[in-house]
Amino acid sequence: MVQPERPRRPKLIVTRRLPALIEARMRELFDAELSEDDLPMGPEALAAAAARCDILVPTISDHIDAAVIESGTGRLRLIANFGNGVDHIDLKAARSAGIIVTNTPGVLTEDTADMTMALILSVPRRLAEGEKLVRSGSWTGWSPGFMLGHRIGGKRLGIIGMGRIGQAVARRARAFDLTISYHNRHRLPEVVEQDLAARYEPDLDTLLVENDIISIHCPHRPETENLISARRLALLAKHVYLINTARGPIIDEEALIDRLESGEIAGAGLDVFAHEPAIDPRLLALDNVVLLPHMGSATYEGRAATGERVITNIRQWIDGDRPRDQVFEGWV
Ligand code: 8YV
Repeated sequence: MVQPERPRRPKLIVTRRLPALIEARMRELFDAELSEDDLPMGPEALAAAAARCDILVPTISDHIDAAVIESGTGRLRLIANFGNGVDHIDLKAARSAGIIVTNTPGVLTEDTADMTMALILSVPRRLAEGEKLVRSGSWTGWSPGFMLGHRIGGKRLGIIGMGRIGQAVARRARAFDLTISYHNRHRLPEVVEQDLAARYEPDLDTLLVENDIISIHCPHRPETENLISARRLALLAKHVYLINTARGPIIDEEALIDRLESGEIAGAGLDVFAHEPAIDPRLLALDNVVLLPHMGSATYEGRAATGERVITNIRQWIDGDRPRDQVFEGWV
């Protein structure tokens, strides 16, 4: 099929406010329509935007479903996502419509791993509870048995999904004297395993049974939806902490809350939720959880790097090349 010429100055619609320098550069390079109000676009607004641009730059807060893709078919050529995860984009519909999708891998790895490590430390050491107590003004003073948590060093960390972020977490976890095992679709090369001091566990159930802290770093795809199901949650021992900085729907959230409420699992650190930004009120009532508002990659540096990566992908596309971060179904 002969592809139409790629416009030198394509019409671009950005759905949310991006760092000022990124917006300025986009205005220079492209016919860019930027977000004024920074509000998530609803289905109609997204469909209308898709119909009148060559390139759409969405974020995780935009649901690019088959209907949006259909509206864009004919004009829309590239969806240059601002962010790594692409579970909010119907990749199959995009492929059928001949629309290329790109993401921004690598630029938010270290920030997300830092936040994961912060949760790994916060939950067993009761950081949020302690902070809340001080702020409430009801702290009455130190005592030997006060605010006891659990030691991190010497525990076993099980990582689910050993891509860039999983590996960055493993590097940090080593420094905290955690023993690391991981489950992944593919085993890593031996030299990488040695470097990370991480042992491959081919059976996910075994990984869940054999570890003290579980951290999730796989992408959200149809195969990983509810991966940590009620049955699998029941494999976790009472002393286990579960950390999720990947995507909410990977865990059966209802079942997790049941287990947290009944004390059948020790605690959870969650930066992502099943129905963001809505939070199940039962979670808010629990003391053994640390809840964050999807801020794992939220750094000034990371957002700037993400924007630059979006621009690189677009420029490569304009030049007729395959953008470096083109996403293929089944790869992510
Ligand atoms: C980003 C994320 O903040 O990149 C991702 O997949 O989950 C987040 O950390 C968000 O995607 C920006 O669109």
